[in-house]
Amino acid sequence: MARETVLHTLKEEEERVILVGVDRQEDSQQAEACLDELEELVKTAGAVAVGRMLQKREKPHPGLYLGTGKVEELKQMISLLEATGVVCDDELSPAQLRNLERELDTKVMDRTMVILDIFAARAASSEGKIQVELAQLQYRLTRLTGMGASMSRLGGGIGTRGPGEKKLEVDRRYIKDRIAELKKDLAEVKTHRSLLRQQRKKKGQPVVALVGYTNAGKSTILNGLTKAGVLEEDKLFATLDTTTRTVTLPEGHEIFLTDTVGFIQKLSHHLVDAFKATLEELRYADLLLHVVDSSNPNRQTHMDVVYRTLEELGCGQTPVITVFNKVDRDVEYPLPNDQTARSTIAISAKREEDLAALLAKIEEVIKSFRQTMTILLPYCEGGKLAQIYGRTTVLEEEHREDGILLTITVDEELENRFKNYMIDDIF
Ligand SMILES: Nc1nc2c(ncn2[C@@H]2O[C@H](COP(=O)(O)OP(=O)(O)OP(=O)(O)O)[C@@H](O)[C@H]2O)c(=O)[nH]1
Ligand SMILES: [Mg+2]
Repeated sequence: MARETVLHTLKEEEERVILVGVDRQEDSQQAEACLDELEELVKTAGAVAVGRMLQKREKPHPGLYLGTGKVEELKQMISLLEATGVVCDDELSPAQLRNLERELDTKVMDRTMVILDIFAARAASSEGKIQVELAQLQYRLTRLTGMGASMSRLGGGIGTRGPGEKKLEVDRRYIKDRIAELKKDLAEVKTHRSLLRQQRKKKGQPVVALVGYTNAGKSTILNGLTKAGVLEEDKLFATLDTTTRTVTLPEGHEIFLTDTVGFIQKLSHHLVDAFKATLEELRYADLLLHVVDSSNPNRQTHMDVVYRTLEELGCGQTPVITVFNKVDRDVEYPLPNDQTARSTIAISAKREEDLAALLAKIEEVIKSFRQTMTILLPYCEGGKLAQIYGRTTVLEEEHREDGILLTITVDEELENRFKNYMIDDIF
């Protein structure tokens, strides 16, 4: 009895928010889908969405996000639904945030703030924590006036959780110092990561990274293949840290398999920047497994978001296998045509035999990779040069006394063909 009372008093007051979005493309379905996702994010962050409002506009109002008429409407909606705040579906500029908050006289949040809040609650490793705190402080630094007001008024709820919370007597100077400190910590993390990478590289095992939209099933696949015990949940952003495990392929090749943080629409540069240290791992991957939740009606949009984000991260050129996951569910056929991927496979991460097929597919693609090799072609074999230029990419060519030294890219078949000329030591 007593315990219940305590629990009751400790329970944070429920945050009731109205979701607000701008429908830019005359494609209301897409805009609704975006708000559905925002609702999911808000729920994950522990608040309740009590209403939603979409305004058709070419682009958000520069000063208010919504047009003035809509702001009035929203004001009435807030009092009618007894909402404690609003969440806008795009990242608000500091001016928009300030103005809206003044007009509405309530707490105003945006998509980035909600995602940061989820990240703050989920960050487990010190690296994750540093990155989240850094992102939160950088976000707050530019929005001190607006947020300061709402926070002193309401306290608690989305945007106030996480490591930054205790410092809400937010003094610009303090934030700046703390940012500098965190950046230093992050630099150390980077050094550590690069050491780990070098160790892995020495082993010569290919690095395969799981990427994809949040909730696509990346962690489930990693766990299914390695029993890594990574948290898999029907929630957005279940994974924030990278986990790497060794996996043995059917013919005995070993690979490193890495799980990463999921992507999402409208992932602001803020957040991408914040997670650069973690996501940097992707740039060193030899192969990406692009996991898609095939049962999601928005799967095509999700795939586009993933490819766009990969480009932004500088891994647009890395070979991709697209894994159409969750085919045990209701799935619309045909599956999307993915021109970017080198290969595709449809699986259910819940079926052992499908996971085995995925491993075989990874092995097949890895074997087909072109590797570089250095050969010394004696002048008497010069006739082979045409073939070399025709079938391989010549990266370097040097005419020496004893022949032509060539660095070329080859696949397995070509590697065998030129094996006899291969040299390890060019000196
Ligand atoms: N039915 C079915 N459910 C699946 C399948 N794969 C994953 N799931 C479920 O989908 C949900 C999300 O899976 P996760 O592995 O956590 O997804 P994730 O891509 O790691 O997500 P984030 O870490 O949030 O980016 C979980 O509830 C899984 O059990 C599948 O093939 N079939
Ligand atoms: Mg995950």
